[in-house]
Amino acid sequence: MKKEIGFIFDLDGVIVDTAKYHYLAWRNLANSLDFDFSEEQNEQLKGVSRVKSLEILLEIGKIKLSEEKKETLLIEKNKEYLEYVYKMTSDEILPGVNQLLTFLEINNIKFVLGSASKNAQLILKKVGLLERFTAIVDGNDVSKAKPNPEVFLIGAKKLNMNAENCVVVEDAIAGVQAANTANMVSIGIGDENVLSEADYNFNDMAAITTDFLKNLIN
Ligand code: B16
Ligand code: MG
Repeated sequence: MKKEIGFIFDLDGVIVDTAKYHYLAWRNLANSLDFDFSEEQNEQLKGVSRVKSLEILLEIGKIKLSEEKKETLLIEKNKEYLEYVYKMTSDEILPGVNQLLTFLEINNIKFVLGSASKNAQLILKKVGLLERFTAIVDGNDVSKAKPNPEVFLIGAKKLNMNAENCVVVEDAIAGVQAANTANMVSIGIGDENVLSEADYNFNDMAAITTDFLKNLIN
């Protein structure tokens, strides 16, 4: 018999790679404050909220700023980031995503988004995926960032499902931890040594096989 399950997808690093655009905008901001910011350091910002990202960046640059100045910088950073987002098309959907969503649709398995981004709706619209999601839960809906499970618990409500019937797909350690704390099944996308706390690991979305999905629902 088929189990009733639902999926909750993270956005950046799972559906699309917006990290590269976040990086360009954060690096510009760092440079404007006279320090450099490497791609390696950018790893620390993945899955982290916008406000927390700025705090980490300023720590790296050893810079202290007033709350007012931080607000201005956050607005500037987002403005630059959105310039990249506006140019996004369906070509930027990561390999394997469309196939996975189609499998879920054919099998009547609902899916929602569970992302830290406040730009999630716009990004999904730009790549043509917005209408396929049952609901979007994003940075505008939560007061506590991952690893707090709030975003996924709201996702479960939107799916009308108990937490243990929800499967979370995540690329960030904080996201995997949030899923585990919520008592959900966690799938880590990326380096399995980094995401070792996940219940299942795949290098990328294209590596998730139909057999694996069938096993999950049967
Ligand atoms: P925004 P996810 C996260 O998306 C990104 O990984 C993270 O780098 C970013 O700071 C955060 O969204 C907030 O994004 O500035 O658009 O509100 O991985 O949770 O989908
Ligand atoms: Mg992510």
